[in-house]
This record gives sequence, structure tokens and C-alpha cells, in this order.
Amino acid sequence: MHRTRTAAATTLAVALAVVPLAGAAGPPRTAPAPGPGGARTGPATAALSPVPRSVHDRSDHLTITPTVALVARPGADAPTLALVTKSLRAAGAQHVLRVGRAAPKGGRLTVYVDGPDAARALRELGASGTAGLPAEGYALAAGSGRIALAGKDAAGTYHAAQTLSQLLPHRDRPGAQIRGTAVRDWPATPLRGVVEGFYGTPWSHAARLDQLDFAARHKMNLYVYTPKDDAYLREKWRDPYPAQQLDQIKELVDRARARHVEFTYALSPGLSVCYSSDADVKALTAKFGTLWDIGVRTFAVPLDDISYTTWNCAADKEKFGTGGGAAGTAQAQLLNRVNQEFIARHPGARPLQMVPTEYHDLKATPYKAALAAKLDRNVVVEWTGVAVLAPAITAAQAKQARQVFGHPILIWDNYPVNDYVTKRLMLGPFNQRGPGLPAQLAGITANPMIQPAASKLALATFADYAWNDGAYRARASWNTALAELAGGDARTARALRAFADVNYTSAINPQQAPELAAALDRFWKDGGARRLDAVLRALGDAPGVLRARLADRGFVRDSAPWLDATRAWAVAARDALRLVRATRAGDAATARQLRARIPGLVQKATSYVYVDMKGKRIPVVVGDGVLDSFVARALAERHAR
Ligand code: LTM
Repeated sequence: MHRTRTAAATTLAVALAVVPLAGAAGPPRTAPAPGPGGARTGPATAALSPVPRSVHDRSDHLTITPTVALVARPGADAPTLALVTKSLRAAGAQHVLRVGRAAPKGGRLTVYVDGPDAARALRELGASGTAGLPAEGYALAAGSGRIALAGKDAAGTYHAAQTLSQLLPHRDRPGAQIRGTAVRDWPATPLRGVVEGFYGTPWSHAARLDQLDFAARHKMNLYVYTPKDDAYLREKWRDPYPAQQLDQIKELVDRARARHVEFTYALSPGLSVCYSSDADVKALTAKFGTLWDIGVRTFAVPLDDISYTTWNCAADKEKFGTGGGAAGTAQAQLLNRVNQEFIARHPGARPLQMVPTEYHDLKATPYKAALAAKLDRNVVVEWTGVAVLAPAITAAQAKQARQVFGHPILIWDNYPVNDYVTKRLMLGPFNQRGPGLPAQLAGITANPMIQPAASKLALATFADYAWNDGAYRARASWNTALAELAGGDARTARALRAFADVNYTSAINPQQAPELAAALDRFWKDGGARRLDAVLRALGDAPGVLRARLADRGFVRDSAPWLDATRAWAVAARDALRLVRATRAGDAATARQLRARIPGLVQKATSYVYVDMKGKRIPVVVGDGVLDSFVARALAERHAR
């Protein structure tokens, strides 16, 4: 018997839930997120992220046998097979044997990947195949001694393998028994990924490799390489890369390909280009050629954050005239030449992408009209919404953008980017993007923070939205992301949640520290000092817990000054709470001592700095407007009484 769960389930109780067996039980791979105050919420099973379109529980089970047969046709996608094998081994299988069309043998778990065998296994398990699915869709079914994975295309099968890796438990020996399931799933929009497009210290090579792995785990399929402070992308756009840098880019391209992620190379000539110059067209296409040679197949020309009222050469003024319409015409001509002389002449190249100079509104202007009329139809236009930092983006706005720009729209979403406010980490979920938006788009990308590992919380929620916006619930997705980053460890997840709460605010999550603010409000209402003290103690302990237990060391490195500030603010706030209690109890001596000490604690809490790429020291903020206000109100308490 099958029971269908809708994809909108907030915490998706996972199919393939592990059935505990004597001697075989262990923690599920991804534990549920802890609830406020530390209580575990949801069932004792993992949550799938992104939430699939549909999951059917089956009434049967399968067992991870010591040897598992893996049936795949010759030429099957190697990354998919590697991932399936890795997941089976992590679930306790000792041997994963690749076989041809061999029939299942003697009670051995058999896994079918694509082809007629997988199609038959899906049928036998009562699951639909891939007919009718869009690109990257997949079907996965498991039960009664077999698992079948089938993709609409190679990327679809790879996504099925990613889902399987979340479904299978982590065991160090065979024998785990698993409930049967059937998953049918597909993405909400063709392109989903990260645009490394911020100002400030570009991500390191190691961080980029790590991000490509992360993207794949979250079913993102795009990484756009366009850090503003890589000189070879902007100031020195005409210059070839030094060999070592090109080697590193090639390593990224190869890693991306092995993860079914499209590496996009985005070159920004706008600071110095002469649009009418043959030599500059040649310089642009020659640079693209060097990237093509190392395997890049997707190219972009961002023209954001440049002036279009001043030309870089007299020839442009002469040829195009002045004003926004002239700029749109000049850009369209340059891009059309790149499109026709490079993209069209390289079979296998993906559609060219561009960022217009007017990228953050919907006003009908001469510039946009020129682009709409003159830019080749198949060029994809990037757009940040109705503001650079759009507080919300709706499907209706995206529809309008398609009309105004006259081209397919790829959203460049400026969240969780923090280059304009480097004192802040943005650890809240992706938010305020409407249901139905992805369906209007060629795709959606998120511009991350300067801190790559710390960006993962927001990016995981972004990926959930981009894959299945209909099922997206920001807080539920955030809970899942916290649990994943914490590696399923409840204590780490609680610490991470407390830390993320005081680093929450942004253009799309206006409230700072929503959980802490609620705890403080409650204290001012009911005077429950013990309860609040426990919350503040947990906040103060969180940095130590994360430093000691968080497996993602990059997150700890990225967050270092914010972790220090969090600890120091919690110390100051606990003293402030003691001050309120002492004042209310008429304990003047204690109150006097605390009053003398607290300013020094606040000074310490505000002393931690982020050092940017130019060596500028920027004092970081945590829980601003919440922790500082609490301390100030506590200090004022004496005057109020
Ligand atoms: O958003 C775009 C298209 N361009 C720049 C980004 O490079 C920058 O990271 C963000 C946030 O500061 N704003 C921009 O305008």
C-alpha cells in the first residue's frame, strides 16, 4: 500500500526511514533540527533537502546486504555510479559489485541505474518512469531487495543518486533495514546556483572546490565565476591568465563537470572596453577561447557597476551618440558579435549570459528598449529584482522583467552577499521570493557572502527554494540546513541555531535575532530571569561548542570575530540580567559592582574586527538592536524605579 506525502510537508519525514534492528541501530545521517529551547522536533528521521515533488512510502523494506550488485549499462555516468557506490558503502555495504544485466542473486540487494533494467525495476515497484519529466527530473524507488534510479538525463540520474545518499543511513556494517519508498522529482527552473559576484576578498581555490561539492549535494547546477576583485576579470580583462591561475580554473571546471554543475566564466570588460573596437571584440573572444580550451562551455559578460554615460573611447561617442539608448545599442552590438563570432561558432557552447548596466529595476527606459530590440534573442539577461537588494521578488515582476528586457531572465539574487555591510554575517534563510517565480525564469543564482563556508546556511535554503519553490518554507528549510551543517549532532545544531539567530538580519529577513528577541521580550513581560539566563548562557557557550565540534572548519574560520563577539555579548547580557535582578531586589552593592563592570564588557564585545582585503579593520556586529538594547535597558532600570 502506498501513502502519498505532498512535497509541502514542512519537515519531510524521510522515506527509507531506518528501521532499528538489534545491533544495527545508529544515528540517522541527518538528524532533525532541534527546536527552540533545545527540544528535538519532528520524527527521528532525516529531512530531505531539497524537498522532492512527491514521496510515496511503501509498506515493504529492504536490507543493506554485505554485497550489493550495481546494474548499469556501459557508459553510465561515472560520477553517478561513484556517488551511489559511496552511499551504499557508507550505509554498511562491504562490496559493491558492478554487473551487466545479471539477474538479482540470492537475496543480494540490487541497485539499478538507468536503462531498461532500472525502468523494469521501477515498474515492478509500482513507480512511474521518467516519461513526462522535465530536464533533470528523476524517479527513484526502493523496496523488496532492490533500488532503481532513472533520470530524464544524466543530471537527473545524478540528482537521484544525491537523494539516495540522503535516504540511506550511515552504518559501519551491513544489515540496516530500510523502509521502501518511491520518489518522483524535478527542478522548478533550469539554472540554479551560486554567482561568486561580490566585492572583496575572492573565495580561495579550496573554498570553491568545496562549494562545487556543496552545490551538487543541494541539486544546484550552476557556478558563475565573477568575483569583482579578480583583476583578470575586470581591470586586466584583456590579459591572459598566468599559467598557475588557469590551471586552478581548469581544476574548478573539471570538478564542476564531475558534479553536474555548469561552470560559467563571466568576463567584465566594461571599465575600459571600446564597444566599437574590433580589437576589443577580438580580445574578448580570445580570452573566452583560452577558457574554452580548458573546458568552459558557458560564458557571461557582466556590465554591471560601470558608467554608461561616459564612453571609454571617442569612437563610441561618434558611432553611438549619447544617452542610455546609445549605451544599450553599443552593448548589444558588442554582445551580438561575441554571440555570433564565438558562441555560435563553438558547438556545445551554452547560451551567452549578460548583466545589463540597468539590472535592478523594471522601468521602461531607452537603455532597456535598445537591449530588448537589438540584443540577440537567445542571450540570457541577468536581473537582481526591483532593487539591488530586493526585499521581495514576485512571479509577476519576473514576467514583467521578461517583457521589459525582452529576453530570458536569470535572477542574480543579492542574498546572502555582505560586501556592502562587511560588519555582518547573514545567516538567515532565503526569503520573500514568491511561489511561481522560478517557473518564469531561465534560472536563479545567489550572490554569497565573502565568507564561503558561512554562506552555506543561506545557500542551502536558497537551493531548496530554487528546486521546489512550492514546498519552500523558509524556517523549515533553515532548520534542515542547521541540522546538516551540524552533521546531525544535536548539541552542535543548537549552538549553530543560537549563533545564526544573532546573525540573522538582512534586507530579506528584517528582524534581528528573532528567537533571542522573543526571549528578552518575554523576560520584560514576566520577569522569568532563570529562563532568560539559560538562553543567554547557551548563547555564550555556542561559540565554544562550534569551535570544538563543528566539522566544517571553514565555517569556524569565517565566523571567528563574530563568534568572539557573540561570546562577549552573552557575558555582558548575563551581567545585565543580574543587574536587573539586583536592582529589583534592592541589592545596591551588587548592582553597583555590575554597573561598574558592564561598560567594559560592552567595550570588549564591540572590539572584534573583520579585516578586509585592503587591511581595513571593521568592527563586527551581532544581535545589534537586541543585545545592546537589552544591556542599555538594564542599565537604565535604576532610573526607571
Ligand atoms: O548585483 C550586481 C549585479 N552587481 C553588484 C554585486 O557585484 C554586489 O555584490 C552587490 C551587493 O553589493 N551589488 C551589486 O550591485
